[in-house]
Amino acid sequence: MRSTSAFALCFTLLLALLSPSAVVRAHPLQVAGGSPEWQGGVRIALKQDVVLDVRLVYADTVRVRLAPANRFERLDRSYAVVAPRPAGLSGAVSDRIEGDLRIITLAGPECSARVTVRPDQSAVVAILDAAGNVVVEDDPAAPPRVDAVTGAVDVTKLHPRDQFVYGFGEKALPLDRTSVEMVHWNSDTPGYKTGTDPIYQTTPFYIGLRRGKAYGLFFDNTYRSYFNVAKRHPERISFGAPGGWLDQYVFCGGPARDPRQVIRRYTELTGRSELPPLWALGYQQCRWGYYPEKRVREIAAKFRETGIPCDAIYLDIDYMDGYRVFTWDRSRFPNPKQMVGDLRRDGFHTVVIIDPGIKVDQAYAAYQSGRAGRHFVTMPDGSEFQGAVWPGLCAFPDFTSPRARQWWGSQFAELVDTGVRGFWTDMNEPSVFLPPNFDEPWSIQHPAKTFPAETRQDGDGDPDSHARYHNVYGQQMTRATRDGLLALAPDQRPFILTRATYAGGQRYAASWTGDNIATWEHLELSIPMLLGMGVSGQNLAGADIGGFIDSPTPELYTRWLQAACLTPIMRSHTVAGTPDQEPFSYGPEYTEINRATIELRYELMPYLYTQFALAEQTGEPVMRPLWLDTPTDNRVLTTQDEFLVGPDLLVAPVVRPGVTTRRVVFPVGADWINWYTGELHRGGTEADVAAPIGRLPLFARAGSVIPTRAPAPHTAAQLAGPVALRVFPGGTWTGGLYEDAGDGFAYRGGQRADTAIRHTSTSSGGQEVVLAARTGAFRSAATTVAVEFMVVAGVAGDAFVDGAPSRGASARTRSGLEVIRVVLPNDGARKSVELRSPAPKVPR
Ligand code: MIG
Repeated sequence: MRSTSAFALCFTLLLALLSPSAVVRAHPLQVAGGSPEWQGGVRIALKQDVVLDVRLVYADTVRVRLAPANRFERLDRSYAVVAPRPAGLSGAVSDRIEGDLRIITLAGPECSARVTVRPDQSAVVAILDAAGNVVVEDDPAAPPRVDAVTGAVDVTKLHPRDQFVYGFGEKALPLDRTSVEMVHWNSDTPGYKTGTDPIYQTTPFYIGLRRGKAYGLFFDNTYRSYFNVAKRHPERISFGAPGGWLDQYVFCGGPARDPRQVIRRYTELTGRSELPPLWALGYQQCRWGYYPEKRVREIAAKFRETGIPCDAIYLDIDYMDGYRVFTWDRSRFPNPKQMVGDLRRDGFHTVVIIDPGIKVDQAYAAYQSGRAGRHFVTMPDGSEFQGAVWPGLCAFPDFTSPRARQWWGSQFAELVDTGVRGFWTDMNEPSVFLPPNFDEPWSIQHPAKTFPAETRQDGDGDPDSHARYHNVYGQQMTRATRDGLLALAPDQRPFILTRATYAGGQRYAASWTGDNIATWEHLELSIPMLLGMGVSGQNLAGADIGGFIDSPTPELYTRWLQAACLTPIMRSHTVAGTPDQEPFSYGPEYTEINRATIELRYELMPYLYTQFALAEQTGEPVMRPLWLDTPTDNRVLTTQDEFLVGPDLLVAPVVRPGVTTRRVVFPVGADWINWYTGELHRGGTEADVAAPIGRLPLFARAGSVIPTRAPAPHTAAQLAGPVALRVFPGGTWTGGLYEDAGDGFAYRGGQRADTAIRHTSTSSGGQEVVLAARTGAFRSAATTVAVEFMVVAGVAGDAFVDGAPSRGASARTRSGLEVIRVVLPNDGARKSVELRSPAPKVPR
């Protein structure tokens, strides 16, 4: 630890300075230019040898820790935070006495922290924004407490009644999390319902939004933490954990208190979802039961035969030899490399499930090497912990050990060589089966369904119990998997889909919402669930389309496919033994509709891909709640059956049976144009919109330019086709198009193409789209690019390219909109494309 000695020295000095009277007052210490650990913050000795440390992390972000003096080093060993120590910023410290209170203020560029130390040597902290308004503050009646021995912690914040609370990652709860109590303990909860808590993942991060102003709070604690959001007390948010002390970040959202800025900062701290390989944004087909090889080939062939685009096929646990991970059942899959290769040539990427449990079997290579290397979780006496899962009795890798992670990562060599391109990490809450003689009342989160709390883990050199590391088991499994894949295939973007994770896990893997049910209620629930994940940094998420447990009606499947059409991950999945659940499984009429739905996703792929490339830079979710961009629009604060995809598309899926119209709320700040009819809806209004069974209600922001491309059987086949920029009339708009090879990391070295786009209405009532000169070294194979102006009320106009008249052809989009299409060479040069309106008819 680089600053241990400096720290120890400073602290000894501090103790030496403490006179008995200073102890009564508590003792602030600010060291300007001291060791990095101390710089720019305040550290105050409180009662019972507990120290409060407050410092700036970013201009608008404060970190507050409360722990015994000798614990701060260990608190910095975060599994969530990317940089071990985010660079400190210096704040200005002032210190004054008010009556019997000592008030110490740390003022930063865009926020400040006010610490009030009371005569009993307790302290409360208020975070203020740039304007001096309170962002969030401790309840003066209940100052934060830590137990200096166990590390148990309890905090209570004031919660104004008009505050909305979002976030906490994957929760089976309404979008607004007020009036709920929740627990974070990753749990295998098949068939969870609205309100079941906890479920699979832990993200102790929330966003408070009040009167258009946001803040975020991250409680970085891996223990079984709880949050009581205005349930016990309507004006309080309480949280805590049975260990881990207090390590808390408050994000103020910049001077504007913008919720997007809160997410940018949270993901700057904990990492961002990487741009996935393009194929992973294609449609993915999964089910429990795709075997033997013949069946897998049949499914693939059926997609090509029906012309339904598909980029990925999954193999569930049945591909393995007796559920031994990293093996194949050769009777079902005699030649995996051949099969995977053939699928690949046909545009399918193979994804296989990977479970953490390693079968206890002396003749099984993974068990042998895992045991020899001592890579497994142990009992307190050092013996190997064993529990039953699919293969029978198993040992479990300790993913919090760097050596075990390295070993685990190397196990993927054969699968990578076989050509398997994606890895679906399941059962990593971790989940174990209940013992056969189990006679206690069953409950969905029974403690016996995971490792015993006292089992031991390495904790990256800070050995402790599973109680401390339980919630990071899945996250560290994905870290080990990703590191292994990058070492084996450095030129491929890893694709990992995980069930369990912890805050920050977004930098390693995408995730899905576990074992949902084929009901309308679950379809409806999937939207707030995915939105909650998005605003918590998890940009790549999906729910099992059609529902995992039980079987959807054709109508439910079709509506679910539509609702998932523009969610980050679009994957159908179902449990073993259910009827077929592919887009072509419901008869010719539904097949037709389902094809159109999946084609719509592929049509919008250039837009989606551009949004994910942006998200890698900003951390802002691609699938976003309506309030994110318009937090002052009170009508949309709890809207959870609509969402935005990037800033420019509004999706309002049908989530109820038997419905052919639905009410749509249009957010303020823009007008919205119906994707199918061209009808304009004013921002701030509501309307009943036609939603026949074949149609996903979709709206484009007026003024936007949406990059599209003709669908193809899979994403690679699409890439050579020209991009068509669909222009929706409206006000001034700026945006862009991002392109690259679709895989690999060359884009980070400049092998990318960025085209900035600007759309304005001209003074004569026409429209002008300016494509800026393309930057970056990537060149798409397409020789042309089209600009398509939507025709308003049957009135077209004349097209001009760089001021010269040009032939604009009248055409129709796939959804039936009439457009004037101008086709240009795709040479990357700057272009101005105008649609001048016809001479106005002057009424006599
Ligand atoms: O104990 O691998 O959530 O998607 O199909 C069940 C079989 C194990 C649970 C996953 C589900 C997967 C199933 N798995």
